[in-house]
Order: sequence, then structure tokens, then C-alpha cells
Amino acid sequence: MSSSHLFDPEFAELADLGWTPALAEAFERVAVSDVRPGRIARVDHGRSTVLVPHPVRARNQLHLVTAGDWVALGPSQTGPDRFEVTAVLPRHSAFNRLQVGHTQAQAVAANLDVVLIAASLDRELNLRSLERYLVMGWESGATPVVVLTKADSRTKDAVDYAVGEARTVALDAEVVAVSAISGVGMAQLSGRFLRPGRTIGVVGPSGAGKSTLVNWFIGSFEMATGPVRSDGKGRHTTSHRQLLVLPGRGILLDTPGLRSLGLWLVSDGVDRAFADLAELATQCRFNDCGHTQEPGCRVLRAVSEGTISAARLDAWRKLAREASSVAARQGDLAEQRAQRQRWKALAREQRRQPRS
Ligand SMILES: Nc1nc2c(ncn2[C@@H]2O[C@H](COP(=O)(O)OP(=O)(O)OP(=O)(O)O)[C@@H](O)[C@H]2O)c(=O)[nH]1
Ligand SMILES: [Zn+2]
Repeated sequence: MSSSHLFDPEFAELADLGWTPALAEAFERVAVSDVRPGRIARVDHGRSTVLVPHPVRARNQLHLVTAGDWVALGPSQTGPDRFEVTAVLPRHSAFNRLQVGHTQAQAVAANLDVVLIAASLDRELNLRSLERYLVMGWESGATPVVVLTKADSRTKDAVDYAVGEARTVALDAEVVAVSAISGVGMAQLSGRFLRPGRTIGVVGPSGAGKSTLVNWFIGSFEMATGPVRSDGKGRHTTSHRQLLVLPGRGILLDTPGLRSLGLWLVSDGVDRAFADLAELATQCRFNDCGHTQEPGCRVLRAVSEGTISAARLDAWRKLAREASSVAARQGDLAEQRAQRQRWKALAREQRRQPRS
């Protein structure tokens, strides 16, 4: 397929799904005749619903695909109008879940640009929980934004105070307060973060108001353009539950996997989310300072001066430990697998030896 095809009217609507020149280039590299690009809306039982931009069903073959992935789809040998995934295009971001007993992380959502971290103002703000979500957000490669929901449940002063508190852990991530009931902050939120072709996801604990946020985005879109059609036809389409395309407005990725993400792989996400502490740690007297009782520890000084809370230091230590144990576990499993491979190769080798 030549690249001119990609800008045919047929492909123009892919832009609504987040198709970019960079993806077109990646696609060209894997494209053989008869394949077309598409974005995965949902995955179940070895098959996917793929938007091309209308939805088609495809076999995943052996590709480990997830909602949000861009793939190349080829015709299946099993019949006309049947498709199979022939390649997965490189992800620019991904939320990965660590699977027990597996060396490979399982992606639960791919190619998000922005991830909204919902936290409800109708209960006490849990900064430690926010920190974890921020680690996860940075780790994914998407840009995290803290959204304090249900602002109507508190006084203006209390909301302002909570925003200030959240900012102490959000650092570079933006913090906004909204209410789906009063509408406070909602237009600003969608105006600021929804963009044509941009993919947004929502994470946060149960009851934080994730569905309400998603529904509000859809509702305000429908008010402006008419209902989002779910029959898969026409321009205002594709309410495929997991990948909601609002043409000219943005894309919402709302998958159960993303919602229930618990264990995840952490590495530099911790450093990003705790950039304040990581920076202070570079000023400790000892390079390998554990920030527990070492002389000349800059981090402990910040805690004693009250610029960093002891709870935040504690959270940082825990998450850093978690990150290194995940890394070690991955290393162990990779080593076990390599060993199994070596044994298999050896066994094959031995079978090939003539019996004496
Ligand atoms: N007062 C008020 N209540 C809200 C607001 N947004 C959501 N709620 C309520 O909070 C509850 C939880 O909202 P959901 O949107 O279902 O929360 P969720 O994060 O999707 O929850 P799970 O599906 O359990 O993960 C519901 O009863 C909503 O009506 C808001 O802005 N103000
Ligand atoms: Zn130190």
C-alpha cells in the first residue's frame, strides 16, 4: 500500500481516532498488500473489535494487543470480510499490569495521551493513593492530571485547600477541581485536555466519579453535535464502550483493565512522581544514602524543616522498594525462562544425537 492511500478520504476519518503521520510511517514499514490500519476498541477471547474507522472483528493471531493499540489488519484466509491482526504498531504509552507468574507485563490500555486521575472531594483526600496513581501515570508515558471530583460537596474554601494539598504531591501534574452536578470546572477541564485525535483515560478508586466524568464528556459532545451513534455507521459514531470517539473533540479510552489497575510495573515513574525528593537526594552527603539516619541527609533535613512530610518520605521509600522488588522479580523470572529455554535446547540437542 502506498502512503498516498493513507490520506485518501477513506483514511481521513482515522485522524478522529488519533492517527498521526508518525503512525502512518510506522504502518508503512509493516504494510504488505491488502492490509489497512485500525485501532483496537476492545479485546475479548483472542479477537478484537477494530475501528477502521467503522468497527470490524478480527482475530488477534498471536499478537498481544490491547484497547487503544494501532494495528495492521489483513484479510483472513477463512473467508471474505474476515480479518486478522498482522502487526501491532509501536505504542507511545501503555498501562501495564504485572501478571503473577509471567515475565511479561500485560498491557491493559495503550496509546493514551492524557490520564485523568479522579479523586473524590466528598471524602478525605488520600495523598498516598494520589501518589501511587501519579507514579502509574508517569510510568505509562501519558501525562497525568489530577481531577478532584464532586467539588459541590465542599465549601469553596475547603475545595481550595484540597487543591493546594493535592498540588504538594502532584508537582508538575496539573490539579483541577470539578463538579458534574454544578458544572464547576467541567468546561475548563474538557476545553483544556480534550483535543481532536487525543486519547484520554480516567483512573481512580471506585466511586471517585470516573463514569460520571466520561458521561459528562459524552453528554456535552452530544449537546453540541447530536447523539453519539452506536450503530457504527456515519461520522458521529463508535460508542464501543471502551474506545469512545468524539469526532473533532477527542477520544476516551475507558476499559475495565485500566479502571481496576492494581499492580503495575514501576521504574522511572517513581522518580517522576517524587521528583522533589529525588532532587533533594542528590544533595545528600552519601551517594547511597538511605535517608533513614545518615549524617548530612538532605531529605531528612527537609522533613525536619517541614518542607516535606514524613508520610511522603515514607510513601516514596515504599514505592521505591516496590519498584526494585518488581524489577528483581522480573529479573528472576526472565532468568528462569532463559534457563527453561536452555534446557529445552539441550533436550532437543540430545534427541538429535544418534542412540548408541
Ligand atoms: N455530588 C456529586 N456526586 C457525584 C459527582 N460525580 C459523581 N458523583 C456520584 O458519585 C458516585 C460515584 O460516581 P461514579 O461516576 O459511578 O464513580 P466511578 O469512579 O465510575 O465508580 P466505579 O464504577 O465504582 O469505579 C455516584 O453516585 C455519582 O452520582 C459530582 O460531581 N457531585
Ligand atoms: Zn539522604
